[in-house]
Amino acid sequence: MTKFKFSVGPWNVHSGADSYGPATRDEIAFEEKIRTFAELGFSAIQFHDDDAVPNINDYTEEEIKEKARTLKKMLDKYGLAAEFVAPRLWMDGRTADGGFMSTSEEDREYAMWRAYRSIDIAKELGCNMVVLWLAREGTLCAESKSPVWATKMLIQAINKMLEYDSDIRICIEPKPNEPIDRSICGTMGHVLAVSAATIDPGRVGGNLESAHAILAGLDPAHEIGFAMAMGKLMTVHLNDQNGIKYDQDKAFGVENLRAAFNQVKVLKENGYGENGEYVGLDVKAMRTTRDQDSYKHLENSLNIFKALEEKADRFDYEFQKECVRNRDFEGLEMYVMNLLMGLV
Ligand code: GLO
Ligand code: MG
Repeated sequence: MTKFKFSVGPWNVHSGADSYGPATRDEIAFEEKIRTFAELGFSAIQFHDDDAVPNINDYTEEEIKEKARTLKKMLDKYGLAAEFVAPRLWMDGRTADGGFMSTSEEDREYAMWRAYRSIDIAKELGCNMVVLWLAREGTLCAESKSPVWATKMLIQAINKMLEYDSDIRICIEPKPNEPIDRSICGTMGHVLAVSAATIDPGRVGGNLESAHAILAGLDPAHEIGFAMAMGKLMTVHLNDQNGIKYDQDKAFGVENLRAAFNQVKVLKENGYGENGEYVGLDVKAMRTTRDQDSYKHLENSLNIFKALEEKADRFDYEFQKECVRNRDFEGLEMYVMNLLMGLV
C-alpha cells in the first residue's frame, strides 16, 4: 500500500491578520517556513505564483523563470518537491471583478498572463500542475454578468492554458462562495462538467477542499469519492469547518472526526497517492495562537490524519458486511463511533 506523502503551502503559516484586525504574530521568513515544513515531515510545497516569485508583476517572463530556478535550488536543499503553482489572481487591483471572467477584456488578458506565468514557474519547479482557486470568479451582483457567458469564459481560459503547454494539468479547486457571492464553479460536479467541456479533459481535474465542500452543504468524503470514481482527483486540501459560515480552514478533523475519518478511509480504500498525489493541507492557525505555536495546527492536522489512518487500517470490513447483510446500520454506526472513541 502506498504511504501517503503530505504537502503544504507557505500561506498555511501566517501572521493572523483578518478583515477585522491586524496581525497577532510576527511574519516568519519564507525560507524558515520551508525548512520547518521539511522538518515536520512534508514532502512537497504548494505555491501561489507570487509565493514563488514575489512581486511577480515587476519582472519579465525570463526573469520570472530565473527566479523560479533559484527557488528550485532552495527546495532541493531541503529535499522538497513542488506540488503545484496557483495564480493568486484575487490580490491584484486588476481582478476586482474576477480574472478569467472579468467584464474587462484587459483584465482578462492580465489574468491569462498570470496563468501562463504560473505554468512557466511550475515547469521550472519540476511539476506539471496548476491549481485554479477561482476566488473572484462569479458575481457580487447577479445581473452584472451572465452565468452562461462566465462559464464559457472559464472553459476558454482553461483551453488556452492547455494549448500553451502540452504537459500541464489544470486542477480546479471548487468553492461555492467567499469572497465571491455566487461562484461559477462551486462543487466537484461543476469541476467535472467544466473538465468535460475542455479540449483535453484528461488534463483537467479537481482539488477537493474539505471546508469548501462543507460550505456547499456537501460531505467532503463523498465529493472525494465522486472525483475518484471519475479519475479526476488530482489533489486534496484537507482541513475542517464548523458549519456553513465564513471559511475557517481549521485543523483537519477538529470539528467533525467522523467526517474526517471517512475522508481518510475513502482515500485509502481507493489507492490515493499511487499516481504520486499528495495529501495536501490547507489549514490556518487561530488568530489567538501565539508565535511559538505557529505550526501547531499543521502538526495537529498531520497527527489526526495519521491516527485516523490507523483507525482505517483497523476497520473491520467483515463486521461491516455482516451489518449490511442484516441491515443493522445502527450497529455499524455504533461500531464506527466506538472505533473513533477508542472503545474497540
Ligand atoms: C481559499 C482557498 C485557498 C487556495 C489556495 C491555493 O479558500 O482554499 O487557500 O487553496 O489559494 O490555490
Ligand atoms: Mg484551498
